[in-house]
Amino acid sequence: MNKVYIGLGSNLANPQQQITNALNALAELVGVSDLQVSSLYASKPMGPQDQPDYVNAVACFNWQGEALDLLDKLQAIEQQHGRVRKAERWGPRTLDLDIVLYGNQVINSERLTVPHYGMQERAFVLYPLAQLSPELILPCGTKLADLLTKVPAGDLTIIN
Ligand code: J1C
Repeated sequence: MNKVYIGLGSNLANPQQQITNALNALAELVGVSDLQVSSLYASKPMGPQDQPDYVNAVACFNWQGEALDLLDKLQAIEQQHGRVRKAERWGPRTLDLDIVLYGNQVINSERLTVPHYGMQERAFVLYPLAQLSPELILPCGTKLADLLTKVPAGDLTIIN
């Protein structure tokens, strides 16, 4: 059993509803227990600005299974919620589910990089993460609290 943190993001087709639906789908997965969810946060896009604002959240649960099985299930949820994989890098997105942390494991495989490659610079990951686990320490030994002092919250706003 591993304690995992998932980043959720959307900026298309009613983002808030996309996140809520995805959280419900996560709660129903076999292998998921003790689900906790941060607030929902709004922010301007990181990357190209000619796209709608994002809604992001972080969920945390105990996962009974393999890491790649979890990735399969997350990708199935993305697909069910109408994700269209576009060629455009950093373009708008209906629903993203990213594995931010997987227990204390470091994973570097073809399909999976954990801890998530962008988490240390992204306010929309760090602040919801801190809401769930303020004392968190990354597998590399870095304290989440130290990252928060380096990454300003910027325009990140709690929307519920
Ligand atoms: C592939 N992967 O990544 S999509 C997948 N490691 O097929 C996986 N830890 O095989 C592989 N978790 O661009 C490797 N997938 O939200 C992992 N994200 C892993 C999952 N601005 C993994 N404000 C490609 N908010 C995969 N998002 C990886 N700007 C990338 C989706 C799932 C997130 C964004 C705000 C945002 C953005 C950008 C445009 C940068 C944003 C936000 C993609 N999100």
